[in-house]
Amino acid sequence: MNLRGVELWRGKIDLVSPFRTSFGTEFSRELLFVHAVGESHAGWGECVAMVEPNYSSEYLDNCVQVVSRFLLPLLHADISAESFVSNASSIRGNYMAKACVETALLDLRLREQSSSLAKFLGATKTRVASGVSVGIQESLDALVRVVGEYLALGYLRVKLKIEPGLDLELVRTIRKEFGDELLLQVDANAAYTVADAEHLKKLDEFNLLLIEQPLPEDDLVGHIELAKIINTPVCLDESITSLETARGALDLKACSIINIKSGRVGGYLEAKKIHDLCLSRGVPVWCGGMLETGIGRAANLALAALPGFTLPGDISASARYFARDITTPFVLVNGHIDVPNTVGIGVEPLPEMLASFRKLTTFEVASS
Ligand code: OSB
Ligand code: MG
Repeated sequence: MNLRGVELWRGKIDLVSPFRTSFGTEFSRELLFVHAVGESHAGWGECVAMVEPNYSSEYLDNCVQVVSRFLLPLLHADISAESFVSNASSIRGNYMAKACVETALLDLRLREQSSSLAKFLGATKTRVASGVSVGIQESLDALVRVVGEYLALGYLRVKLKIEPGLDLELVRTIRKEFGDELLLQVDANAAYTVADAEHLKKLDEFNLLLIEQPLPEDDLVGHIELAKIINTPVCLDESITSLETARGALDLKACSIINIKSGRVGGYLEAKKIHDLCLSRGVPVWCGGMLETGIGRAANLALAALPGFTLPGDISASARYFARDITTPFVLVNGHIDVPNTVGIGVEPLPEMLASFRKLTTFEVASS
């Protein structure tokens, strides 16, 4: 690799509609990009951290700090993404900060080698089934309308955000309205405690694909107990931050399905390891999302094209999130989105969109 420098870019883009979860409401997406600049190519990585530390302890300004103070100084001209990840292991946690640097390095190297991220990761599909994550709405009528609109567009699976007090009724209504065939799952974003186990058991009758992250991130024991009580498969999102936490959660039967998000686990190399473990154990995985722009979505599509991703992921079309994406928009075709198959992640920010962003730093990389 011929890495010369790294730029950090900051931007903001409005969401087409507010996205309410048990941890808050997002009206727009604050953005941070890493641009790894080489001799004749350059790579991009999108940081998935949110503006406030509500989904996870990481947040965007903290990622700017961690990337610029601790991660960029680890780089040198011929560093590989693999050696970056290994050197960065001395920095604890900070998975989202690490992931965006890793992805920019991977994108740069794959472009230099004229290879695609999908091929590099071992993709076996050329398009992936698309699901949609539906935020908490102001009324049941609004929820029915919104879900109906997504289904009319062709989405193949619906995920409802739930929280205490807004759970059984939502699921019952959507099941009644759209039938038993609909692939339906729920995501609590850690809003319950294990004391709610009997309540959550009432979801069993609705034949959900899974319940995602019902309890706090660090309550593995709670998830083990809950999984014994309820029949709905427990899927972990926030709790899974590495190959080791994935293996532990599976060994201890805290979950039977995993949502893989590269940002949450420190990058695509780690994400692939978790995929490989789950594939070898017959554990289904699916690709989560963090309201990424086309940059992050492109890389997620490459990951979701791996053979173990047997459930539809939270990778929706650009139009589900933004009036104008920052890349050429991703579109839904018969409920699927095509996996980019050109070089690297396959996309770049459109110049006119980048023009509205701010360059924060240009970091010169030491020659090696
Ligand atoms: O918990 O999966 C989540 C968005 C932001 C933060 C956390 C989550 C989500 C989503 C949306 O559910 C997934 C997407 O469509 O990008
Ligand atoms: Mg989730």
